[in-house]
Amino acid sequence: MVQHTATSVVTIERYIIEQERLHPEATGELSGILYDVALAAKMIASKVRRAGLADILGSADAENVQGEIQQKLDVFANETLIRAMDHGGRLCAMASEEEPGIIQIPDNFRCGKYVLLFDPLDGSSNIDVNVPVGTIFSVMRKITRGTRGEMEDMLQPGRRQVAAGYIIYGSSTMLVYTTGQGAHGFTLDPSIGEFLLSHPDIRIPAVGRYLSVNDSYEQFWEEPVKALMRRYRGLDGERKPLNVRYVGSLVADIHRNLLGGGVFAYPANQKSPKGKLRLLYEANPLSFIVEQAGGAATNGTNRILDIYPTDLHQRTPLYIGGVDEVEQATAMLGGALSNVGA
Ligand code: P6P
Repeated sequence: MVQHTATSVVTIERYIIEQERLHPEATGELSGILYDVALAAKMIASKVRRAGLADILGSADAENVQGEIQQKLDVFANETLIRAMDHGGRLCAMASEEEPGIIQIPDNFRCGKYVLLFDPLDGSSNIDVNVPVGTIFSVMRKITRGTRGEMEDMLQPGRRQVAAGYIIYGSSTMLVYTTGQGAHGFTLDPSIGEFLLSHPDIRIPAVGRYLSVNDSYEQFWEEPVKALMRRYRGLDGERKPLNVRYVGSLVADIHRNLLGGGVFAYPANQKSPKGKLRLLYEANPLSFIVEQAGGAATNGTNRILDIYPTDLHQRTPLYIGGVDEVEQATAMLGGALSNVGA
């Protein structure tokens, strides 16, 4: 593997190829998936960047599977990812936060050996107020026989992911991904339309700086969660207080903590007894990335990547970030970080 520094001019395509060479058995299919996601990301970024200008703002009034009002950009991002990914011959099916069931590959296209799950535009309710939003994706190998993807291919524990990543449409557009060889960040240079390596081998700082939590739900939390948040804030004298930073846009909150250190928490509460965030295409990919950067992620009792899913859109509590902060969560919420098979 060529050793790059943040000043090397390396496109994401070249970096993907260099990483592929680490796996002599690689066929290039996974690399192709990552290329195509990067292309879709550029197309979505182009639209998001102009959201304030085009008439694309405002809700499309179409009810999506989540029962939320879809923003037109949600629809565009979802369709862009599907169209960019469905003909490459590397996927046997896809799943999206915006679609109730799995998305089959059209009959006229070849099926491949991977499945792709994604949240096409997370945090889209922030679009109209210019808060960063993001795309999150997860790739796993097909495990069922036959050509076409099945629900069983989607319902695998997160530790079976072969790749995961996110794109944050913020002050700059960044793509962060992992294939299990560390977490790497690329910044889009819009003048040339290339994602360039800007954050090689990201490591989450061991000493956390931030606590990201929406404490307007405090009255709905269980007592151990309230005690944990007091601990994070230094109110019980057991640790240095964390600074509270909460954007309310998952990718933005996770990205800041990945680079700055700390913990993001979306606990279960009486209104959302299983948590709000989605396991398969939000918690799993983000947990893979954070673990690859030296961090950890739990639902309070089990390592996120060890959870066996039962439903495509199932929700999970999420505590994700530096190992110390996540271990405090498992200690105070009665769990462990590696209950394999949970
Ligand atoms: P709350 C945005 O709607 C989202 O799905 C995530 O991006 C974000 O982390 C979370 O919900 C915010 O939820 O309940 O704090 O507004």
